[in-house]
Amino acid sequence: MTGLLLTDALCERVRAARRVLVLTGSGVSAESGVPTFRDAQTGLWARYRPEALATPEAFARDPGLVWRWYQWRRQLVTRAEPNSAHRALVRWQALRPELVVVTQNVDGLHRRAGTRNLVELHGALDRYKCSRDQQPLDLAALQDSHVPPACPRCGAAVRPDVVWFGEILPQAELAAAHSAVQRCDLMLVVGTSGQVYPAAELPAMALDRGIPVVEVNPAETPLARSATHWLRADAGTALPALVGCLADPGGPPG
Ligand code: BV8
Repeated sequence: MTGLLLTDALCERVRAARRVLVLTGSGVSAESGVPTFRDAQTGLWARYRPEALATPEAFARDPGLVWRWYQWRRQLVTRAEPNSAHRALVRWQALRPELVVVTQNVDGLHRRAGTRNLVELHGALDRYKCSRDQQPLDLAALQDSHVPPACPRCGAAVRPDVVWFGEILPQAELAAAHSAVQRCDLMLVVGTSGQVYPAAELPAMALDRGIPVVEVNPAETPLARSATHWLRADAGTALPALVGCLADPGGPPG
């Protein structure tokens, strides 16, 4: 466990916590083989910046290009499996039923791992909606071969049900995330560069309440200097070790 220092104090904090809040970013899915949001894109997509494609402007300008990008990402995710980090959070939740996972990810891997109390702040690659009335659509039910398909109700382009840059977050999910910050007695921030708002404001809100914040990230982020603990490790290593504190009343796992 290179760079992973689970102190007695941290293990004790984990054992004592009853209302844990876990904020995850694309780093939690890295060990499932899903490239993080800022990993260099590969192949056909190498010349595009994700932030430039994940916008209403890009979709309006070239709906077919944006649609194909999302279909490429969706097939990447379909081939991926939840990893030990996703599974550790499911185990943690079985031992602490009030644990809430707020994810910025749209890959659906927390859902596929069986996570309950899950808040998907930025939507999901496997959900679709009408680009005009924003109402949900079942892609499998669409008989339209256009790229992107047309909404069967109004003919507008179908789009992925994700939050693009410049779009407001779903209010119910944002309210659930804020409520979780106000209730939590321990916060983990796992696998996020903390560059995207308003999600990036959540750890500071917990610190402002005097709640311990544990960052899990192999690389330094702006949060590392203000976090209570920084576990410089991969999520797939650190999260099972943290859950090990719950099983082993004697102290940190060997
Ligand atoms: C909005 C869905 C109101 C689409 C995404 C202040 C307040 C409010 C808004 C703003 C603000 N300042 C700027 C804004 C605008 C903007 C924003 O934040 N821009 C940034 C770039 C500065 N925010 C918005 O537009 C939001 N909307 O606020 O509405 C509004 C409206 C109009 C005008 C103003 C305000 C909407 C944001 C949502 C965008 N949609 N996703 C899609 O995916 O296609 S965001 C997308 O990027 C992801 O969902 C994710 O949230 C984010 C990527 O971040 P990370 O997950 O952190 O990924 P990243 O690659 O950066 O980092 C990975 C990390 O993992 C790294 O640190 C790495 O070290 C680590 N790692 C790697 N391997 C591992 C690991 N960690 C652990 N284990 C490993 N093995």
